Amino acid sequence: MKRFIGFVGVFMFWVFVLLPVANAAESSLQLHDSWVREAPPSAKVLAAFLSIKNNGKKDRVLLSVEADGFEKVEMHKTEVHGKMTHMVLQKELLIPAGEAVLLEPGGYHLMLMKPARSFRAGDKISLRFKFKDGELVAQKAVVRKSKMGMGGHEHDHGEHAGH
Ligand SMILES: [Cu+2]
Repeated sequence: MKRFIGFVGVFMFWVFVLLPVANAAESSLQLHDSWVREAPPSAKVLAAFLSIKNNGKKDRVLLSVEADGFEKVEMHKTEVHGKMTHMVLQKELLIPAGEAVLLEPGGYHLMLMKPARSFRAGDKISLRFKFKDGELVAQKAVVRKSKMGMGGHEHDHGEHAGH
């Protein structure tokens, strides 16, 4: 019995003392290919895209995003119903364990709202992603012209002009 308690003690030490350190050093989240679509200087909102990969064994939830130079950031999903394209606000974004979620034109995306200045292709924008478990991941997105011929959703943010 004593030996068993000793074993449990060592195990607990690993779980509570060593593992959190390992987690802090190496996030299971990988953010890739962040970019912001260039828009006319008068644009009140810019769309941002990236891929978020969860290499961990637990589902992760993206709660919110901040962007330097913007008043706020919303998470949206583009949905097509017949000929109508809608933006649906996402309160959070689930990144299932072992999977990657792609934010891309025509699907999930970030809306960077109310810019303090105009941005041009080549500019970099600092983004901070806040996850439900408290992890904060920083990422720089580069502004660029959207690739032509990528699914034909170039007009999909027109209806954001009003808000
Ligand atoms: Cu949107």
